[in-house]
Amino acid sequence: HAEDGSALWLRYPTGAKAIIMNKKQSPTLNIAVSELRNFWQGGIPITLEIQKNKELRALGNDGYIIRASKDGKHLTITSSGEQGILYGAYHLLRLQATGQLSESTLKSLNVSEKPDYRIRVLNHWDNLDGTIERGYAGHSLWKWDELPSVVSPRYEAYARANASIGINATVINNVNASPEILSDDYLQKVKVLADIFRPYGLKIYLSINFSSPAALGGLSTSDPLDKEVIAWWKKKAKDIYSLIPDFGGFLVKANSEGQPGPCDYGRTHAEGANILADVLKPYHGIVMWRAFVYSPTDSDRAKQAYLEFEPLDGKFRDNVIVQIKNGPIDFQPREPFSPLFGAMKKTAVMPEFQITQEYLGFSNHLAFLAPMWKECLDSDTYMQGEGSTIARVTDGSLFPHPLTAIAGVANIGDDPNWCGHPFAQANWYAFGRLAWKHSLSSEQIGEEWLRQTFLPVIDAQANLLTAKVVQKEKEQLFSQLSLLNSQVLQKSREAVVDYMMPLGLHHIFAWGHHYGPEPWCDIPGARPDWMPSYYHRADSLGIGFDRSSTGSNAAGQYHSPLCEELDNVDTCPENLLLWFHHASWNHQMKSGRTLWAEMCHAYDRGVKEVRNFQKVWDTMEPYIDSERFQEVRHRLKIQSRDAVWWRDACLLYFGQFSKQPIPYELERPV
Ligand code: GCW
Repeated sequence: HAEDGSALWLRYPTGAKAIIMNKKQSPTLNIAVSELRNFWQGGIPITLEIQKNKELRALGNDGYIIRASKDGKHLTITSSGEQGILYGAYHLLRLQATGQLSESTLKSLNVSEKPDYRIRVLNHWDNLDGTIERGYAGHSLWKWDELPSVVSPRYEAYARANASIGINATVINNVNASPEILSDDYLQKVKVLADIFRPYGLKIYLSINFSSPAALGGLSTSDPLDKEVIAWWKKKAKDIYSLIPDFGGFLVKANSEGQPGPCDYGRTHAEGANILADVLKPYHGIVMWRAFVYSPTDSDRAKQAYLEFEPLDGKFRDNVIVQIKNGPIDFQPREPFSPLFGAMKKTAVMPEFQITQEYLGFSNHLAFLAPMWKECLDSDTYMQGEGSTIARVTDGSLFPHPLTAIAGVANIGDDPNWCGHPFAQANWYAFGRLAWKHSLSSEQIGEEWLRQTFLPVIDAQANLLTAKVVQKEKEQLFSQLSLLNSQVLQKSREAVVDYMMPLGLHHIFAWGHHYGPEPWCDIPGARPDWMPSYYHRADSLGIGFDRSSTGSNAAGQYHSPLCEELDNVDTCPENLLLWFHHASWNHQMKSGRTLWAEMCHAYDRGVKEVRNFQKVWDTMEPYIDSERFQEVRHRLKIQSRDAVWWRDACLLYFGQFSKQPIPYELERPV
């Protein structure tokens, strides 16, 4: 598996029969022991130990300490829980695989870790027929037709990969949920997956369809306040927990994009969420209730979630957490953060990121998303004054909600390399690492992933001479990978923004599939908020959606001083200018150019950036296997052509309104 991408970042060379000591046995501890026995090359023995002292208790069951003994001849991994031991083992193997363990660092090793979020969850938008909504890496991993009898080895490999980066929860079915998932047949299948995932500390959650009591149970209504409906959910919860005692809970998309929900019966989102929360409570289950709501009638879709949810603050049970997409519209290459993050003090809220690249070129474009997610997490809501970042609003440090969580919509399918584009694996990896520790830099995560993914697997048994050569080659490879990190990975998301929709433009995607450009689309009779012109509003005077106080005033949903900053066309950050303002074509930009010229330059910069990615990638040829080299090379070609397509389409289209030529110094449309 070394070269086909299926090994992900888990390309550990086999170790030299390491000595691992632990007193207690359990399925989770046994995994930790066998991972270290197989792959630890550090040459010194390791003791694994569960201890309940104060220091460890403060780190929780998932936290751990890795320490070298004073004489440096021995290591211990301790935790107050077995899960923490397993995470500690993966931490150590990561340090080893990324070349961070020398003889001296090993001797002074002293690591203490604790996750920032309690629940670090993947959301799979997998349908029961095997298709994946917005999935670009093949079909679903879950082979529902074969389960529960046939068990694919990939189920365990999936759990292991998640455990190696600290992901401890998974919602395995689409939020556009089929009621069928709660049928007895399907629950038997889900149980099999839960049993496989359990030793890796990965808990199963399910997306539910709010009208299941009627659709599956045959009741006449699914009104959440109806007694029979409540009894139906109670019985369902009991059935689930009898099969899966550690079942995590429900994820719900309600009254959004045609899905049923409590509002169908005149009830609020809180009333709907609470009845589910109540039936799960005795089993310690939770409800993740999505705030992705909008209706075609409102004048500005970007304001909807806030308008609907802010008045409900304080009305949710304590085992409900409201799941908010990073931006107020829909996972665009760049959006401002959702103002709802700054609106709820009494309700636990969690970020939802999209790992799958619905709006960033599917699995054809290389786009490393850690910078995008960090941009959101580091944004200041000013909710409790300066420093109220989204990271702090959601990790429990600003408000002491015991329930903290972070979700990523998975990009995983049954493709041999799991994620379609070899570099899309980096986004699964980055999500896990940030969910564990949101202060990690995008650069560090990129570097870690590259080293683990492209370091050839070399056996510990290699003789000394080879080992020396290997060491030198390894150093060359590492410096090559650093170049790739800084020149490609770290720049890739911004490049996509530039060639697709710079300066705060958004949702000018082709209708339906969301791959290419279609700012001109105007389907007669279709909903206005599904038309790209709804978002870009280009006319002879200028371009952009006026969300300032002279327009929809979405800027007013943010706290001061941010709302004033966004409201003013001269202080609004230029990368969000057209999100908040209808700016004139001749608006003066900081560069001294007009808005039109700036837009042309941005689109062109995006194209040039991708061409540079191609050049940098070509220098990788001597360092890696030809299979992955060629695959990335091919996809970069597609990306490069697509970037030109986006640039030319958008500039030719918007040029009809600006009535200005593309600046002479730039490439002509092809
Ligand atoms: O991003 C949009 C997608 C839908 C998706 C929806 C959601 C699962 O285009 O495919 O549905 O968001 O997040 O619910």
